[in-house]
Amino acid sequence: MSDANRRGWLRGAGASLGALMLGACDRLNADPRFTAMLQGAEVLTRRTQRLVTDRKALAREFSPADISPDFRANGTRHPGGPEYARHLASGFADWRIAVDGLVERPLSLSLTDLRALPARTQITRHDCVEGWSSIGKWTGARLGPLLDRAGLKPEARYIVFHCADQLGIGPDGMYYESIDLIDAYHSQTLLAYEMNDQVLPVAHGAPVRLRVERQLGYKHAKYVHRLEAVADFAHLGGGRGGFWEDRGYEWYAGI
Ligand SMILES: Nc1nc2c(c(=O)[nH]1)N[C@H]1C(S)=C(S)[C@@H](COP(=O)(O)O)O[C@H]1N2
Ligand SMILES: [Mo]
Repeated sequence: MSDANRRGWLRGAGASLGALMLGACDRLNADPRFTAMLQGAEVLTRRTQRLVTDRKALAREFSPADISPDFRANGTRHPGGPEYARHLASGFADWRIAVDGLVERPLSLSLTDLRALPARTQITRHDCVEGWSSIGKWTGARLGPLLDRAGLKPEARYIVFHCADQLGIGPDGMYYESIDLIDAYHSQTLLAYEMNDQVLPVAHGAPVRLRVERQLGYKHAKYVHRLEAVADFAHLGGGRGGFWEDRGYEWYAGI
């Protein structure tokens, strides 16, 4: 959802209320229950507005001096397997990121394509639920403009990130994550291909990882090879929207 669409949605709520008032305002204005209802709706709109505004606020950014000299790696540190090894050996020349699901124009992006998209660099703190934090500098393609290029269908509500590593056992062991469209269009949400001014290291998700700075560490999917726009995630893994969510973590990990 673009900013304009989101504003449209907020306005839509107000507009239908307006239509109601035009038709019946004379009678209703005299009714104290109606006035109370309107005030209630206004409080609700204000609350919704605040909720959306808060979620659009930027995560704190740091200075180069704050960058952790030893940013920790967690979970998968190398996806292993012959296919990933082949990609690594060729400098990920053939790596593709598919963008599909509920989109108007499915994409298959090379790293060169990704680097040509609107980019951002930011120095942020990564917080893992396990109780450690590290500060790093990330450069990547902003997710919002990328999604606009694919064109989300109106039914799309979440973006799922499919990863190349298998962290768990069995068919549901592949790592995946999902975020909503507020986080997807957040200006600090990136598909990062550089860390601390270097090509993204294998331990941190080479060649591409998600940065979604208002969320805890496990949402930051590494080794991303596919983005899927979905209306819900019942059909994926254990149905809870992510590898760790399927194992009991909260889906919404906002910080
Ligand atoms: N594909 C994949 N993404 C992942 C993980 C993983 O094991 N596999 N671990 C998550 C967790 S719990 C954290 S804290 C961060 C760690 O990122 P880092 O290795 O760059 O510190 O990646 C997240 N994304
Ligand atoms: Mo984590």
